[in-house]
Amino acid sequence: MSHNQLPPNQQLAAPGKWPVVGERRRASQPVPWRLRISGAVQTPGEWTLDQLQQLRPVTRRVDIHCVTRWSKLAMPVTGVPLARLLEHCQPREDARFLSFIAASERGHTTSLPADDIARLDPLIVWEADGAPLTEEHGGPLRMIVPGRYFYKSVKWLIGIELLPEDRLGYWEATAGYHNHADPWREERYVTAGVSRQEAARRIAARDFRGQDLLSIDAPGLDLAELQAAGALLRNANFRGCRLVRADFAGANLSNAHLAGADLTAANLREADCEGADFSGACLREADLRGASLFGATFVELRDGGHYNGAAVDRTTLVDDAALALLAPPQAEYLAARLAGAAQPE
Ligand SMILES: Nc1nc2c(c(=O)[nH]1)N[C@H]1C(S)=C(S)[C@@H](COP(=O)(O)O)O[C@H]1N2
Ligand SMILES: [Mo]
Repeated sequence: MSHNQLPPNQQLAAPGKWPVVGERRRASQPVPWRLRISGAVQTPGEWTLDQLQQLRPVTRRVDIHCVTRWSKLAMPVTGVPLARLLEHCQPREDARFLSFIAASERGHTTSLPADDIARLDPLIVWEADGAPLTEEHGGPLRMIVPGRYFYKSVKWLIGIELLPEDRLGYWEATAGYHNHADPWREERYVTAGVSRQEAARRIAARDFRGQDLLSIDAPGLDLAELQAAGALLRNANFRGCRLVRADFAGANLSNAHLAGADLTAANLREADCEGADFSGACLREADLRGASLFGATFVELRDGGHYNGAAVDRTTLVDDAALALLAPPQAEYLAARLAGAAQPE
């Protein structure tokens, strides 16, 4: 896909801002940094960072699209194409998947089908935006996989293993993230974690505390005073729900659909609301202190106009730090309402 285009339901991150997502620190590694390619290959390979940097580096502009709805377009990165290293290793016939391994405490991984390498042309990079990668962004060495949500781009790359069968990555296995991850098709999540019957039972009880209800589908319901502290509600559909005084403290509401919901006096403290849609929701007296709001939507921007703005006023509690990380039009909208500006028509 060409540059300067946003896939569906993505927003540009604030200019010059590059949010840190997921792990922030690498696990300690022997010096010098090494990358190993192993598994279903004729010739396993090993390169130090120095050796990689001698391999005719390329600089390219890439678009990155995080599953939590922020994008950064045409970021310059420098590295070597993975395809070049694979040529050297000569993958075997049965090498149908690649598992990318990070130097991290949890041994973070992600994977791609081998057929996607030629199509996507991933890069192994050590520089971005004209400077060496910082540790929090995956330095000294990370993957950049254009054309897939950014969770397919591992930070602190130390190994690539070629495999006959897929090995599901960390987020794909634990967060319900889609294994194909094409942002142009909005492949963010696999479908619901619980059956319809089970979901109905939990909705009737109004008690979601600490439960994993990925992608639960509950639009238009009266869920006033719902108890959902610490619940895992990624991609949940609460469009148009009555959620007055609901308790979502510490819950994971990333990419949750809350458009038009009544969240008056709801507790969203320390909730992960990355990529959540609050357009047209009522957030009067709602408490979002400590909540993470990267990529969240409070107003829809179409054809140069503002539509379905959330009802936010001086009684809504939001940290300045969270505002600073929103896409600029969202931050402006929110800041004006929090300061007491009237709701636009
Ligand atoms: N080792 C490691 N790599 C990772 C992650 C992680 O948690 N650990 N998170 C992924 C996700 S979800 C995203 S969006 C990007 C974030 O990269 P950034 O922090 O440089 O923006 O890294 C990806 N690679
Ligand atoms: Mo992500």
